[in-house]
Amino acid sequence: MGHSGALLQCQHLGGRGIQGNSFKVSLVFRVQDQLGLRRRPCLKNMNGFEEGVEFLPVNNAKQVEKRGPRRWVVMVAVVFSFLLLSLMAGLLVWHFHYRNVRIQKVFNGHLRITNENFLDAYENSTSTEFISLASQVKEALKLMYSEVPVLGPYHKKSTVTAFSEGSVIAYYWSEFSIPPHLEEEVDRAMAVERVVTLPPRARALKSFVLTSVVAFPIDPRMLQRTQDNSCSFALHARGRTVTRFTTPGFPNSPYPAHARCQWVLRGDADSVLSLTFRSFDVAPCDGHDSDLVTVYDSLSPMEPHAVVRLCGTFSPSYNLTFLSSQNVFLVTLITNTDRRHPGFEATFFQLPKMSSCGGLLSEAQGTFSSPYYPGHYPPNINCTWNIKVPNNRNVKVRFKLFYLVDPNIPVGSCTKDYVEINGEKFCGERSQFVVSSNSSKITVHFHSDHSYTDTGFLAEYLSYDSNDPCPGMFMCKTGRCIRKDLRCDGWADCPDYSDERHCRCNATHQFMCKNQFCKPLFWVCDSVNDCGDGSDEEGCSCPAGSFKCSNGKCLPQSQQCNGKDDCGDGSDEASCDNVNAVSCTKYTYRCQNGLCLNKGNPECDGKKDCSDGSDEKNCDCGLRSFTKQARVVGGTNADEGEWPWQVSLHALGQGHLCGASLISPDWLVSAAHCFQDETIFKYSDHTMWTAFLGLLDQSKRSASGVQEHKLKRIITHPSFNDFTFDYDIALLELEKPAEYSTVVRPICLPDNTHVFPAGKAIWVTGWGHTKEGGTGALILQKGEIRVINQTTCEELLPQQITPRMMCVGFLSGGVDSCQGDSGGPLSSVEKDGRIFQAGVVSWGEGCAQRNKPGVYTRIPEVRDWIKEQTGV
Ligand code: 4AZ
Repeated sequence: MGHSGALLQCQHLGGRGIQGNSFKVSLVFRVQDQLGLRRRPCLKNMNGFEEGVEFLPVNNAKQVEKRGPRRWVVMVAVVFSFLLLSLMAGLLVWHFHYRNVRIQKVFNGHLRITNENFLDAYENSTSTEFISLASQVKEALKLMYSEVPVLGPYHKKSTVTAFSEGSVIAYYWSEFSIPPHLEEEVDRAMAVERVVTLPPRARALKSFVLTSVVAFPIDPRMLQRTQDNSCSFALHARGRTVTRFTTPGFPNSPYPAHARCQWVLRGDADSVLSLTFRSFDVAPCDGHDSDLVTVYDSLSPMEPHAVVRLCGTFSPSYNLTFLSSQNVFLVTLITNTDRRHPGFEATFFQLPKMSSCGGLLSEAQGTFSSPYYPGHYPPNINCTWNIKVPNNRNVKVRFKLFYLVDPNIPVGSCTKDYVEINGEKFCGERSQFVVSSNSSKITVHFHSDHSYTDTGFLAEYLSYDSNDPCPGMFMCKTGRCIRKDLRCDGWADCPDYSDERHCRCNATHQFMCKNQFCKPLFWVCDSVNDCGDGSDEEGCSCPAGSFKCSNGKCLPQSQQCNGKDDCGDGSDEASCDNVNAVSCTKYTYRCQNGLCLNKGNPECDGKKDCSDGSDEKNCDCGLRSFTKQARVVGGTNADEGEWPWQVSLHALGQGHLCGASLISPDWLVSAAHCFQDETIFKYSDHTMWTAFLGLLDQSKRSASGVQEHKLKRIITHPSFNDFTFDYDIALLELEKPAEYSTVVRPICLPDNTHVFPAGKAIWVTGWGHTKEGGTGALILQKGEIRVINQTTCEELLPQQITPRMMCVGFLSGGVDSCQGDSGGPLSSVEKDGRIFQAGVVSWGEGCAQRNKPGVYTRIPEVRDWIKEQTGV
């Protein structure tokens, strides 16, 4: 027997209790282990003699008896009994409390009662008709769950929340108390859409035929919903009238904090609803606990029927119109924060349900769009367009605007909403594209599933001669026709680059990239990857272990971010992440306390880099009021409040002449050349000018929100040269300070060390000419352009570029500023999303021409002068 016999002996002595020795023993030992006691001392203490311990048989009761129960033995027995009892109690608590633990789950669902007709009284949850039908539905649900083994035993109760037409749809929630290990199985069982045949014993109850019975776990935040109805509203659209509703207190006081609000919207049978948020301003979307407005295509807040989830602030021109698939919508507002925002104002109306969508299109050309475009198409819809052009012609479809975005699916996987043509599915957000057929027929199919909708598409179909699809032009592989001279010119004009493939490069002025593209020779080694595969920048780089400066110089890596301008252009100190106080140079940011940093562009980036925090002071600038801007629709019209620092300068009797930017309540920045006197007009006279702030449309200068200001004085830069346009900058003081609003806000000014690197995308805005020699725009225009390397800039415009000037644009032309944009800002989105003014529109050779980018005054170069003059 040996040692194991001795172990059992010790255990035996300690055990008195419930389930037999071996079980007791193991528990005791567990306790001993937990108490830090070891087994051998237990043996020693109990027997006193090692020899008596080692080989004592278990059933040798006589020997044990002979020794007699000494006092310490009794004590040990008492202690052991106490431990055992505590353990048993613990075990019981564990057994009843934890082993029996259940999770409470609530499911939201709907079901259709096909053999019932909808009564108006069903809209009122206190009517006897509602109560009677609801109790029958509850009973039917109970019976239905009792037939499913994984549901029946755990079902607690169900509550019917609403009914709607079709025949009768009942919306309910069902509560379950389920063991945790069954949670997934229960979720699955509930989400199965089923047709229910009630068990025979239910027939007596009511001959219900239930279809589409389906339910989903409720959003946990809705669970916190209190039973009070203080923020619960029911609205029914009447006739053709538009019904308005708002969040409580809108617009004068913020919506309630930590609230659960809901609006049940209904229309008549066979109608659908069109819902529009006219004004939307709730707390910004930040993480899981932000305030949230959800629109459901149902009367139950079921996630798979959510049409949209909204938070943040939307600009008034953002399209927030949604269509329902039935005659109901449920809008919920869940607020988890104490932030003070006005909420929303919305309207809705009913319109007849579309009998079908799609159809036969048989003209030579025409247009079609997703249902209710540009409103959000309804969920759960299928449309098919059969397009047939004359027999001897082929057909192509051009999608001019295309938005089928579902936030919950990976980009490119068209598993939810899509357009299908020639067996290929298209979804997401796409710029203009063409799909052609090599016959006279094409079929376009559009599908939207039951959740998340978007604004859809606008398309045109055209017929073309199959032998000559692009008469007098080059046809891209995508079907687009472009001018013949754009082929092999170094710039991609076809969206698929097919105009730049299979080209023979002109050796005297072109470089052949590894990917076979031809690019202008002077783009080689200019620090911009023009080929796309980097081959134009290969062999220009510095040896391994060294750093390449923006001016091409190579430095040992150790000299990067050492606080000294070793490149000579500051580029080795421009993007250092480790912030160290270093000796001050022309390229290091100087904190208010005089210490300098080796981090590039540290001002207002959301991180306190200076020990005195001065880099994050005076940062109330460069932010828009609206977190959501409308998508660019077609052209490049700006959106309301998108560029709230943009100013329009009108000269007396001449209308808009120049742009400017707001940098503080009292000061504007513009271009000096706008204020040069001419024989017939004294442009330098501040009384001749009026500044319009918060303006979008030149024809609506008296619209609400627009501020009209006279000028107190004009300060042009003393070094402005009206021949070279060097130092083309002016400061304009307003007679009365501007009032900041959603459409009037200042832009941030960069520090004098701020670097806007070559290749950076920057926005230019203005009401200038939309074509060289054309006319000014009524609606503020915006265009995205890129900073061009200074050496390239000097080569393109020889002898004309000074260190105060910067080329920004595309060498391929196309997007540029033009006459009338002068004085306006270049807006650069920097770290933390803040917008800084990189430049002022100054001059250019023509507008949007190839190799002739626009020229802008560099703000960092004149930053100290601005501070001197204005204090800003
Ligand atoms: C102008 O005349 C002007 N393409 C402004 C910018 C540019 C050209 C002309 C740049 O105000």
